[in-house]
Amino acid sequence: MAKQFTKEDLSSFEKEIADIFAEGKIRAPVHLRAGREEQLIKIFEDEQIGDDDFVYGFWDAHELALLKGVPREEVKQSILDGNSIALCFPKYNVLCSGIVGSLMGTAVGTAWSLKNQNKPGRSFLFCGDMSSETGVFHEAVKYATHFDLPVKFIVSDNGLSVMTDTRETWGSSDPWFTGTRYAEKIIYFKYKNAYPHSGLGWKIKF
Ligand SMILES: Cc1ncc(C[n+]2csc(CCOP(=O)(O)OP(=O)(O)O)c2C)c(N)n1
Repeated sequence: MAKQFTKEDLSSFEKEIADIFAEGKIRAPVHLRAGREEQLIKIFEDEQIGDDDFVYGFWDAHELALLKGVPREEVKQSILDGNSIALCFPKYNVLCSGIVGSLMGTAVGTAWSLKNQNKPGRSFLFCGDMSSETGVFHEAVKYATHFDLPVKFIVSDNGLSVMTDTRETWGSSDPWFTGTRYAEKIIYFKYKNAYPHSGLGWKIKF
């Protein structure tokens, strides 16, 4: 994290994007998040996520790109260009995808490679609660744990998968990894998203 971020820095960025989106000027999906700024800032600070590290995210990665050090105007321009759902800034080691479950193996593969080539840097994969219940997430955490790879999985739990209740879906009040040895590789927190899953809640939801 190149500069010190405040909650206001992140929330005002999302608000600016929300306003532009509301004017119909972004002709692509946009996923906005509010309510987890302090947790994300703390994680980047605690983990000292820096230039050598890789950040993997999904459709909701505006805050992650900013925290990783991508300049504000670069993030904004990419969103205006229609890339919000899969922001990628290879120069800053920020790589995202709009496909659920698609980057868990990539994050682990990066960690494997860094470790075995004795290179500095770690992988950090940020995903939602439903993504963390997928089989591929479980496999990735299992592999990373058994081979002690430099990767952490950060789960931002808003309780929902679009509009579906994650805990009700899996019949458990806790994530699968709670109380297991795999929890060591995972940073988990709950939040309530002040925005709808995607867009501003009108037209379509997906
Ligand atoms: C393979 C695949 N299936 C379905 C979708 C549609 N989809 C987009 S986000 C999402 C919900 C994921 O929930 P969660 O991981 O909890 O993310 P969050 O609520 O934090 O956005 C779904 C089902 C998708 N992008 N990719």
